[in-house]
Amino acid sequence: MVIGASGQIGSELVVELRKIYGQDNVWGTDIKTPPADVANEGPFQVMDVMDDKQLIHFVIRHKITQIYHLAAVLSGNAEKLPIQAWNINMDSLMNILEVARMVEDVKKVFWPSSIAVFGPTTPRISTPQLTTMEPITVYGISKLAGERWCDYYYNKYGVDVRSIRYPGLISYKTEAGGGTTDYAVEIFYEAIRNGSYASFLKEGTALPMLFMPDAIKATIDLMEAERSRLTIHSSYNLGGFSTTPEEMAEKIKKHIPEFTISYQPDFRQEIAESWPKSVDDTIARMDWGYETQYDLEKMTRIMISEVRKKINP
Ligand code: AKB
Repeated sequence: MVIGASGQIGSELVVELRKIYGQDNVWGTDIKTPPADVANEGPFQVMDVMDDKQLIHFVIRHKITQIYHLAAVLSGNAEKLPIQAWNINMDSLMNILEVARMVEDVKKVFWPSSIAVFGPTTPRISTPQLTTMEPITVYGISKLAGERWCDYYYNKYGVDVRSIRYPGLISYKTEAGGGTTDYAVEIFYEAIRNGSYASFLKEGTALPMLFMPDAIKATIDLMEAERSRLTIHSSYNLGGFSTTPEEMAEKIKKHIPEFTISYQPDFRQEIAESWPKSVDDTIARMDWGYETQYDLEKMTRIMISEVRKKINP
């Protein structure tokens, strides 16, 4: 069962999981309308993860064995409505952890954390797995608290909950919404639509990024890994590649020579400056064989061609 199946990660994860487990065996759920393939090529249910009663009935009725809980309010949006974002991010996770604790059929849970768990006092280059964590955003605080709860449910109740600290995710199927790393997706749409992009992050703002196929593979690999190999029960650091708005613009110019970028930093600049520029993911590589296939150049080539097809079908 994938909660958040209409979102940026969920809409791609459902399709991959259905290839592995069979189309009829992967439920997508969301409060939003999903893309056509998620809705039509397997079971889909409109459901609000905040409704704990509906959730537990659904999980029991459909004999759910694995839950991927991807619904969340991202960093930028969470700053606009802090209390609502905190409630959504925390209550939904607690609903899932409780269901996993109570329902015997549920064997594994996946919950995404983020580089947002780090803050300005964290070393920003090659950020270690274990380090100072003083996030300055509501989203980051909720992810750090969530990590502690995941670790608690593992140690106290034996709930097999697995997690990744995602960097910025770049993809073309479903647009992200309300994150600080969203510029790295928007830039492609604007480059193709208008030949220019006004970045809400300044020149020189480096952040770790991951192309969606690598993120999906990592997520499934972690969930398929033997439990005994896993040494982290909070959330695994995951690196990807580190890039800046101007480096992305340079790569885009190779495909669209007239493309120009300008800079209009907003409140998300401060958030980005509190996050790592690059992340040390040695433990994920050692524990469950994490590796990536896409760098900035390869990702750019695919994004340009896929976003072009979307905009001019
Ligand atoms: C965001 O920018 O809020 C997310 C994240 C890094 O978790 N993409």
